[in-house]
Amino acid sequence: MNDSTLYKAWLQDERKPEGDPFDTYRRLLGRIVVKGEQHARVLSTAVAELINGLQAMLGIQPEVLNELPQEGSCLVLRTAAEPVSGLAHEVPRWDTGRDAFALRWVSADGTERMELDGTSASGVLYGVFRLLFGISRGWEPVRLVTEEQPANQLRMINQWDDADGSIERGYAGASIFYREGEIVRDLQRVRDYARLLASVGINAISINNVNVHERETRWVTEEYLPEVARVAEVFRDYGIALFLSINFAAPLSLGDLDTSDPLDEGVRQWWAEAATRIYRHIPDFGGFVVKADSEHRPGPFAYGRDHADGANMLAEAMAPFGGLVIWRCFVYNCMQDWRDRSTDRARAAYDHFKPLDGRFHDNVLLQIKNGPMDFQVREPVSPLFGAMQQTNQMIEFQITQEYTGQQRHLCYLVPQWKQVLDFNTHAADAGAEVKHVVDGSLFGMKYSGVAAVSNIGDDESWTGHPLAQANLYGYGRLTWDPELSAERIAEEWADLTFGDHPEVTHPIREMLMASWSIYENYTAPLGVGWMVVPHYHYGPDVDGYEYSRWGTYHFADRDGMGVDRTIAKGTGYTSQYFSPNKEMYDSLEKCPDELLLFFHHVPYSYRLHSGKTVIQHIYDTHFAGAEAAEELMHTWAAPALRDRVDPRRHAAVANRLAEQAEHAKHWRDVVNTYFYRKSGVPDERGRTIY
Ligand code: GCV
Repeated sequence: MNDSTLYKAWLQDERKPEGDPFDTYRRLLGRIVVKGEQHARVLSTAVAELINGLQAMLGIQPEVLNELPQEGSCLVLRTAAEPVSGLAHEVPRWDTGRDAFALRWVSADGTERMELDGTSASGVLYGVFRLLFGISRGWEPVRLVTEEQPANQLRMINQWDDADGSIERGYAGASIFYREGEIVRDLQRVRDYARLLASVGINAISINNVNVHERETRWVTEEYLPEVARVAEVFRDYGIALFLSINFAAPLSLGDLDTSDPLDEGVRQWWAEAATRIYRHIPDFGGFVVKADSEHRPGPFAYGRDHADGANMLAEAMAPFGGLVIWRCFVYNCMQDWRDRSTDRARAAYDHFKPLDGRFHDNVLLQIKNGPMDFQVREPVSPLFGAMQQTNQMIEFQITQEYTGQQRHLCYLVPQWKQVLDFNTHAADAGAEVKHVVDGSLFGMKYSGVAAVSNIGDDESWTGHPLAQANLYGYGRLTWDPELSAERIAEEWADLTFGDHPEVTHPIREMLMASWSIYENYTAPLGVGWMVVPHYHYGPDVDGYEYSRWGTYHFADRDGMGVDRTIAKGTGYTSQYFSPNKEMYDSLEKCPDELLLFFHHVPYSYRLHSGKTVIQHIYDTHFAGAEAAEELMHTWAAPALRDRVDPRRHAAVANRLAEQAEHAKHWRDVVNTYFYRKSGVPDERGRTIY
């Protein structure tokens, strides 16, 4: 498997031909001078990755030196603390907490040298991967010259893996971490995953589902910590801190106490001991991720306490060790009566957490989903961003395509994430975009960052759909630098994954860039969301959630549809935004078309800014979306592309695209027919609706 192009993802390390620029690299990189914390494992990883990459791509076996040679070319790797006499450049002085690196090319007096400086060993590791990426793409050395530091402090992945080996919302096989209730013995695949993650700058991971069941509750016990520590060791080598999702009721569930009340002295003591135990096994443990009082998970509400009481109790236990508590804000009433029009799930996170601003300890971060509902194909940005000005925050994205085609459909999510990060919350006069809330700069937060739910499993391609690898790659790159464009990320990924053949990578880039809008077109229209088969969330079921307890409704009747969330007549959700967003969303005229039905209930005859009526928009987008899905299949089948992609990868993608094209027609016909039957309004263009 290790040799398969599917498995190697964007780390193909393909052998490069003779000639430039590769011969220049062969000359330059034959000697590597390593300066830095000699025993730092991450630095050893960096050196090993470099040597392996150079061997594979250039066929050279570099010599490793401790001192700068008197003459001749070399590459110097060093961490900030290490002065190297004879070097022209100063080590960059960035925020050393941020794992920055600089790559330079020095050519003077007949000597050519590359220098890679990191503010930490992780910085060096990131620089090594950048150097290897450049070689892989056939870049000239001067093009590699760069100074970079990640925008975000925490760049995290959340696994939703369960001990039995299943993955909640996983679409790429079984867990690589667990099998039959135990952590797997052979961690090679976990190591390969750590490598993929580090290559795009990820520095934190939580390794179990936020829904913590009976078995995983035990991960914090003496019985299982040695096992968890084995996993931590693998990630440690790649500069990735390990976190665990915990069960808030663990003291009770494990039978140690008869309560898990956060204000109970015994409970506080229990968690303090748990923290001590964890750090004895994993001295650099990152912290806890907590889903509490959410979708039937236990939490502080059972004892009449609030989220701040709960989070702070854990934070106190973690504080002596520098550990963090990441407390999720996905809190809403999941037992709602659909007849009750006054309750609005979209309001819930803000209503619960905003009043608690300022009460959380400074090692607590709130983790907020990008939108107020649940990773729909289109949602507004959660109004909590910007609203909590005295609380550490991070954003949560979903790489796994729960509601966006489950890695059977192509849906490149980077453009969606970029829209969210670029959204101006207007919480301040300047610099108030979501990306500046989560990079900590807007309110000067001590901790901040980005997390996302992983899309990998034990499938040979990691992601089921080979093109869904672009989402994992893109997540890392965007989290490192939110200013990168979605096109550029798509291009980088396609080059690294399929080799630098424009006949292949150009159409792939176009397919990726078009895919989100294609998927949106044939699924739920105009921001209203849902309309998926309940529980599975794959395939159309327009009324699937309409009369359910989950708070996710479209309110379609014979006259119109959409959710009135305005201040005057609706649920008042729009009031949670700062002006002028509040007024924009509240006003029927100003509300952007793509979110119209999220915020307003309108007749089918309502005219959008596009000039179309809502009903005609539904018909047109569904026909166009299904057609475009079929087009994706043809693009992939074109000989120029087919003949250059290896047959296994080509077939794997072709199969998925065929399924998508067929399924898109099903979506089209179900949604169009539903609204035709409800409204009685025929399609202006007389196309077939059933
Ligand atoms: C892990 C959604 C998903 C659940 C998930 C939950 C969460 O409701 O469907 O599978 O649970 O979000 O984010 O906690």
